[in-house]
Amino acid sequence: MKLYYMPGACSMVPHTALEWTGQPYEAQAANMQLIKSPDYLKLNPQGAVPLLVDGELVLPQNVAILQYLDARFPQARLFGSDTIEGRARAWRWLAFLNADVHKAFGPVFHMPAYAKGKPEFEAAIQQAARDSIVAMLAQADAHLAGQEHLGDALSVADVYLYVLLRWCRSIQLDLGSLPRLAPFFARIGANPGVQAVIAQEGLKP
Ligand SMILES: N[C@@H](CCC(=O)N[C@@H](CS)C(=O)NCC(=O)O)C(=O)O
Repeated sequence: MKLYYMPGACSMVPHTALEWTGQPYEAQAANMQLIKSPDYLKLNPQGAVPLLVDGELVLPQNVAILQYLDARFPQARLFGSDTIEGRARAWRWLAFLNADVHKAFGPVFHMPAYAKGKPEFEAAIQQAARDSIVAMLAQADAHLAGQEHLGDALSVADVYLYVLLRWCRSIQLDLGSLPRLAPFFARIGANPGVQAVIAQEGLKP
């Protein structure tokens, strides 16, 4: 089983999931040049990580990979529960983080072409994106008032939030109004599987 990843990208989530399975796997570091190359685009026309290759199976998209790993290695409890309801609660957060919060970072990392070179638009778009990220993370912060994890127990949804919080740190987004996120970040960052991935991807803790 081989996972293509870029250091610190959302591929950290399936990378950590692979660590949690305890099964042998190969982690293939990639960069922008590789993921836009013709050979890679044949595997994933979206030109993005993560990408999992397992024998004949060629699987992009975080949620597809995570559900595949969960089905193959149920003992790893990637969704933190054995019950349908408990797993659904973790899925709800995973979907929110992957589909909604992750997307909000788009204009922060890559200014849309239509706004480039128009400083007043660029500033407004950046600010709106940053405000939107904080507003959405407030939902996670409020939820964490009553529990240590997003789901019933530690799950891949927590790792997704951890990765997004790393991005917040890299763009110096002020999360001071969301007091549960800093301890959450420290908790998840201390997990041995997360630590192993940080080391493998050559990241700072
Ligand atoms: N919906 C995709 C999103 C994947 C994605 O956005 N990957 C980013 C890294 S976090 C990427 O590879 N971006 C390449 C690019 O910007 O062209 C998934 O969940 O797998």
